[in-house]
Amino acid sequence: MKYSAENIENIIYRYLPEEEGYPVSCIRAMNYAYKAGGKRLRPMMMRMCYDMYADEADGVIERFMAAIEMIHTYSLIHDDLPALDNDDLRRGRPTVHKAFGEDMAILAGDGLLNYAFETAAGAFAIRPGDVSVENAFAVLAAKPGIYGMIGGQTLDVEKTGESLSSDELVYIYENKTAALIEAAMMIGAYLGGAAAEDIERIQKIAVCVGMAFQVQDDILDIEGEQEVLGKPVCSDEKNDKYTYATIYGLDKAKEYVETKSMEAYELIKALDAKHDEAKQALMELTVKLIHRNR
Ligand code: GRG
Repeated sequence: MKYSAENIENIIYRYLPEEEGYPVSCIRAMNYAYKAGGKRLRPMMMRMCYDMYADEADGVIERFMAAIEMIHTYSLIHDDLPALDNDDLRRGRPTVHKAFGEDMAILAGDGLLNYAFETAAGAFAIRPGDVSVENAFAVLAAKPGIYGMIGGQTLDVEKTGESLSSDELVYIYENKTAALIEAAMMIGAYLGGAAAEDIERIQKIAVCVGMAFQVQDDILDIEGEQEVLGKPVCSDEKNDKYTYATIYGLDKAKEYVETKSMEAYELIKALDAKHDEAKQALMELTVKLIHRNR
């Protein structure tokens, strides 16, 4: 299975820092979180989008795949901190602040964020002067930032304990969750050489996938099993968080996940991809995520 989590891990683990030198404690905490066994969806989707257009892979796409997972992992480490969700379990293991202390968890999150850019910057030397690498790098910088993931997380934190208007809910979900999925898919398309109109369509697809993904995450927080999820359930209730599922109910939430995912599916189907195998894989993944239990 070309796009299995295991195959993705075989690529992205090669870009992790060596556990040595004075910062070794921080590096150990970074690698502990990174290697803890996530679904690897962001690098997976990035690679599928790349393979739809590119004829072969190189170190450039691999570096960006590793980088997006570093940024995602940093966001999880910080999201679990006592000042935020205060969770003890992530990816089936004690959270980083539980295993290494709060100080090292903050540093490991920061370390992963910076190391993502060090890793991706290596791509400039592989394809000097390539505008698609510049575009990919700009997306990697912007989407996790204040007009993306951090922006969404800011309103989410501020709205703790309060219900959300539909505008606020869409803003939070499009940014705290969908923005990173947008980054993953757009970077894959840029680096693979997709035309500008396809990149725009892929961005729309990513927003649908990201929104569906977050609503499914809300559903699993209510109906999922801790052993399968690898993280605690009822975290939203514990933290006094209003979500799509708590505001509109489980039935509406499930309907939303299905509708948004099928919207993405049809948009993927209409893409003018060069390689059909990758397109099929992305369509299948979109459907599979509707009923994910972790
Ligand atoms: C520094 C204050 C501060 C906060 C940083 C930015 C941030 C924390 C958090 C981003 C928001 C966030 C964690 C959104 C959740 C998105 C989400 C559903 C994550 C779970 O992704 P999966 O299911 O996880 O792909 P795995 O473990 O499989 O990789």
